[in-house]
Amino acid sequence: MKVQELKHASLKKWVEDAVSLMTPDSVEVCDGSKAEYDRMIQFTLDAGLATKLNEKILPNSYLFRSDPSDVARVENRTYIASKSKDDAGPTNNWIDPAELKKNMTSLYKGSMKGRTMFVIPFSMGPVGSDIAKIGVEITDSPYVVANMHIMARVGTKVLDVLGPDGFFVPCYHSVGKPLGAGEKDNGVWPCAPVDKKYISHFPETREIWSYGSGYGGNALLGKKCLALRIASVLARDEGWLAEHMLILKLTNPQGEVKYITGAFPSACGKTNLAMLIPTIPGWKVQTVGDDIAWMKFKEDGRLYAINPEAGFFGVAPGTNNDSNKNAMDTIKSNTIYTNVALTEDKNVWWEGIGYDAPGKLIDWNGNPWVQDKSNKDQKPAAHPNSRFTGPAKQCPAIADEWEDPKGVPISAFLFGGRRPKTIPLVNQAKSWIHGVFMGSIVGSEVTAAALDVQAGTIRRDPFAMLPFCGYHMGDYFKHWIKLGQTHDESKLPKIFFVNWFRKNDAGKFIWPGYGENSRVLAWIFDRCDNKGKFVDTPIGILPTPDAIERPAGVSEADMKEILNVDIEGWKKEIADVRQNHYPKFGDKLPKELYSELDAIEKRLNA
Ligand code: GTP
Ligand code: SPV
Ligand code: MN
Repeated sequence: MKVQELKHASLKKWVEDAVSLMTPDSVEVCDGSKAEYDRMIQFTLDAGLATKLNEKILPNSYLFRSDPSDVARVENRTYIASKSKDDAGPTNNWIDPAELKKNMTSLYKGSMKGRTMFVIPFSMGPVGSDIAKIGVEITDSPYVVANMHIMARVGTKVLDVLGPDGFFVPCYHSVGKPLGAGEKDNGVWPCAPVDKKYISHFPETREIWSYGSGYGGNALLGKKCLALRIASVLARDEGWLAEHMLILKLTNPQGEVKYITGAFPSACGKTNLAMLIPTIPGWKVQTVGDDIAWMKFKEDGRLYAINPEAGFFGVAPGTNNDSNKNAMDTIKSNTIYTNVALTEDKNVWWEGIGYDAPGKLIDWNGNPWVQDKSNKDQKPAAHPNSRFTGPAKQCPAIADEWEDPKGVPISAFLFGGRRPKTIPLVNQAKSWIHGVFMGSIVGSEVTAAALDVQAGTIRRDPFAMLPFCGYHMGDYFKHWIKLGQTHDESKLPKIFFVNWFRKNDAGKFIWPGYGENSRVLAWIFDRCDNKGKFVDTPIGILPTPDAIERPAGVSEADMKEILNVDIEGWKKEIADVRQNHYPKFGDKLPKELYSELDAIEKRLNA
């Protein structure tokens, strides 16, 4: 489709303005067809940016290697450019929107020279659903177009719903590497140097401007940029929730169903939990979403969630047939792999795929690599944040209702992170406000999902939303508290804190995790109906040591340890929250959370 054929006047004008600014060689409005997807892939194959994988093993699947500087989100180049700095809050980077636009406009000037501009109409949420939101991304990256085909609903059908004057979120994206006459990418993933990258959000005008990165959350603008940073602002204004949460359907042996969402920081187990295969007989887990949940209240007073995405952009390392068979089966075909290693027979390999690296590999940097198990310091063959992009509908565990525009009613919220000590396996909040308190203090050992935070240290990541909230986190906490004050608490989801990542003194995980987490889900299921064995403790409601059946390899002492209330550890935790965490939010930290802090401290000291 040609730009001239666009029926939406302000969309057409917006695209024409972008064309004059970025001066691409040609412009294409994406239709979302299979032929278009194939053309994108062919284009990247011709430019030496992609490798076709073995058609027999991984049909219609491709490997991309990024520039070594462009392998994850860049939080220190991500901006919330609200009119007032105070609205962005102390945990977001801020630049005055007028200044930022001026600066970025000069970067966008001529940035698509030598390239094609693609205009991607996309819907986050089922096309036409009243919860869905439409965005239009302009990009010069065929890799982005192909990924958007999998991750969102794209093309003509979205334009049809948008009509002549519908609302859309305008999203600019350019890799920031114009090509001179006759110049080609020649096998090098195009991007701009780090200090030229900008992932910018303008909350008041609902706009996204991204420049200089081709990677995941920086470039697939429907995902973190629209579905979380911009949507969180809409949700605040309109009384709903846009969260960094998986959504799962849990069925007990009696056939009763509950839907549960979970917020864990990046690379802390959402995809795995969403696709879990229970180890306890009779229980079933099915997937509704693995990364983002949009939730609204319905007339019955309950909160309903939809997954705004259509695919999974999942962490490859650690994914194998034991840890996540459903993910492995999802990504057997029609999948894009980014920064994994390549085998001689054009298969993929990564650390934790479940078997040794066969023969001579090509690592994620494109260099020869042979596994050397005697060398503990060997650089990984796959980047720790290497990813697969696979269609959700290919997941064997996908729930029938995953695209239901009404959404699914939520019974429980889980919060969690990687905490080697102190935080027990599971802990139920005593009330909504106690649960909000738990969400506000989520912390995790840092992972590889973002470039510029030091791996291994513990970072507080409230509600797993710290990198994804489009406004002041203090106001975000207030929004959560207000939902409890303005709705019938008995109909709100119950809140739980989980931690699959407790380690012993030898540094080994005590809890086997993955499918065995179903044992914890079963206890949570029962607690939603006020059943199950529990003890009321100073930190919350915990299972009795015999309430959760022990998996193989977990001794009675282990179980006691991970369900213990570590009074001294918690006193330190509380002190850290009081001294280092809460003060960051200044006056905007709701007083209700300080009251919770006082209350838990008092209980710990009693
Ligand atoms: P994002 O896509 O970055 O938001 O990540 P995510 O929260 O979906 O994390 P994911 O499920 O992809 O897991 C990240 C890593 O944690 C993988 O290497 C997993 O193997 C590992 N992991 C997931 N669940 C568990 C668990 O229960 N126990 C342990 N020990 N590791 C886990
Ligand atoms: C995350 O980092 O939480 C992800 C990957 O899910 S990205 O799309 O890059 O945000
Ligand atoms: Mn995520």
